[in-house]
Amino acid sequence: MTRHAVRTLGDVYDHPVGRDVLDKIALQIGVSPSFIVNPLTRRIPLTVLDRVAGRAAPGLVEALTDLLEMNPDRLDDADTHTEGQSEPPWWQGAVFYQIYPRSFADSNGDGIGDLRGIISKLDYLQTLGVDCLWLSPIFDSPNDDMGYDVRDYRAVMDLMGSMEDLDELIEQVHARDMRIILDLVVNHSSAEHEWFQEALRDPDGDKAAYYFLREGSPDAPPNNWVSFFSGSAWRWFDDIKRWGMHLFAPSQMDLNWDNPAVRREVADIVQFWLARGIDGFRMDVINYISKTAGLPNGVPAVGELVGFTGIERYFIGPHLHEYLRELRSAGFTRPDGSHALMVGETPGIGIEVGRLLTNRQRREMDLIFNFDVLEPPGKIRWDDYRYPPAYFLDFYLRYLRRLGPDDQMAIFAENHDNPRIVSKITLDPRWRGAAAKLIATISLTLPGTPFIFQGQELGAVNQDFTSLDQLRDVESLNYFRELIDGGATRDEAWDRILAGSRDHARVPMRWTDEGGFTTGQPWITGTDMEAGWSAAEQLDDEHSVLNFYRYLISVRQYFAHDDFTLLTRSGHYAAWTRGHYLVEVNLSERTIRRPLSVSRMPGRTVMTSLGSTVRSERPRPDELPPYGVLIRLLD
Ligand code: TEU
Ligand code: CA
Repeated sequence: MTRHAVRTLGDVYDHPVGRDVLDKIALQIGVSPSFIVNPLTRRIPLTVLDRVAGRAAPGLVEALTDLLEMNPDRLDDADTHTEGQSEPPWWQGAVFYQIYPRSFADSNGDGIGDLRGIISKLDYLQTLGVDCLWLSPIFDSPNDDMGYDVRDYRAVMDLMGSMEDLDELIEQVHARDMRIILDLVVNHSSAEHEWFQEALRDPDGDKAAYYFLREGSPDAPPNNWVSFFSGSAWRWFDDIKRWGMHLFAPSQMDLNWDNPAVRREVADIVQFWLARGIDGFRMDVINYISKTAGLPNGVPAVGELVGFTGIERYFIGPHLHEYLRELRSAGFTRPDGSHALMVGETPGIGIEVGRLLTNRQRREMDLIFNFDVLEPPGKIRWDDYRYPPAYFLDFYLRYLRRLGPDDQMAIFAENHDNPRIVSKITLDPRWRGAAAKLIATISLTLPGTPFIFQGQELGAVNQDFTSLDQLRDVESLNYFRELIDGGATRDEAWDRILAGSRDHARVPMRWTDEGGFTTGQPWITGTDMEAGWSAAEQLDDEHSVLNFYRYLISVRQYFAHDDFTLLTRSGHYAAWTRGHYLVEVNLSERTIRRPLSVSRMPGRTVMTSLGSTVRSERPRPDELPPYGVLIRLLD
């Protein structure tokens, strides 16, 4: 790998990591990247920048230079070896559906969703038309972080059911010509995992080397890194006089991927599940697995900028690409030489590094989630603001322009870690369906691989939680306490939790108007019981969000993967074609005129989302109502 010296601002921008960092900074301060990097500024030496920025943000420029020099990979270095120009992989045109099993369907009345509950809903999923299911964690876990803290990677969580139930689920999914991937959480294990228990029994033994255990004194953690779930990223274990690293909850102990034994264990776990018929994995925070040698302190200025001190020391670590390539060949390769799907959850990763991680020539992963789409510039999940749908469209249009022939892009608006996109866009119940259909249209008609989160196809909204005891998520509960400890009033703290809590997405699916999730007491209660929004009611309503999703998923079969033409994007309006289908959207909450250049193109209307279904309220033919969608089949 050729190493590229990083001396000027131009060198930074020519570096994939540097490009992403500068693009993010430009986005956050609301300027075009060319405002920061242009023929004039490219030549500015970083030493000058360090003197200028040094006072306000000491160490920032040095941290950036370190990060770039720690990551020498470039796309143009991609070796010419290909995995064979076989036909496109099965997942390229697939529609993925994320199930949060705990809240999907409960088959035994204990109030917790389970595998047999999922089996009972496979006909619904087949009717919806999705191709591949992604199940959030179902392995044995104490559930401190709802399964994202694994105690045994080869056992099904009792609450979810048995290995026989899982075998039957896999068989029934495949019988319907669908596929199934699981969620693999191997940046960390539960502190209750046998590996960690053995480490506690023998802090100098080989299992202790599976983790980041450091000797020290209880009043001084090894570095200043913070956890994503509040507080320090280190937990003191007095019995063994050692600190243990946990980037997430104190019971989620980071695994030391620099240890080849850990990498072998993960490859074996993947092979174990591939042998049982699993089609791949979504890899939890997989870009965090390689930590900078010596675990150096994070630069405080970076911590202030990003919100998590230390993140620059591990969000793209020195061996990330090497470990992923090794895992792909040792774990994700089947005996017949085919590869199982590897989808990376990669918080903080931008477009260029995303390309490094998923470019087909590099044989690392297949798809990644780029989370920059979830919050527009200057906003974070905890801010109470309205999300502009134009940002969602423009983010993916910009992403598409950056992709090469060997790149691919995942498109998503929701998951189990984020509030509902409809409620981020509008709180006006009049536009709930229209906003949901607008996001569906962008997600399902732009080139890319769409991921739908359970309930998104129903136009699910946030919950009007009224008190902390209705919440279950460790992140929300810790953050509330952190805010109070930081001097916020209970109302101020509650407003932030209500805006960003992951529990909005984790309340039970609404199968029937009175619920239908369980015959018992659900482990978490939802508050949205608005009539007409359950799956059963929507299946019978031709204008429902659900049937809109079904229609869009069904027409995707007529789209050639890379056949996409953006006809126009101006103001609140955009129009594009996929094959003979012409899509027009109104990205605003106002009625807008359709440009003649598009409206006069000959064709017949095949699908609309024109707000009200009351004829008198219908817009004029040359208009689009708030969040309106018009899809025509061109002559
Ligand atoms: O999420 C990691 C992640 O990016 C989010 O948790 C984010 O860091 C956090 O919400 C702050 O914005 C994955 C899983 O999706 C999440 O459910 C787990 O809690 C987490 O990893 C730890 O395994
Ligand atoms: Ca159950």
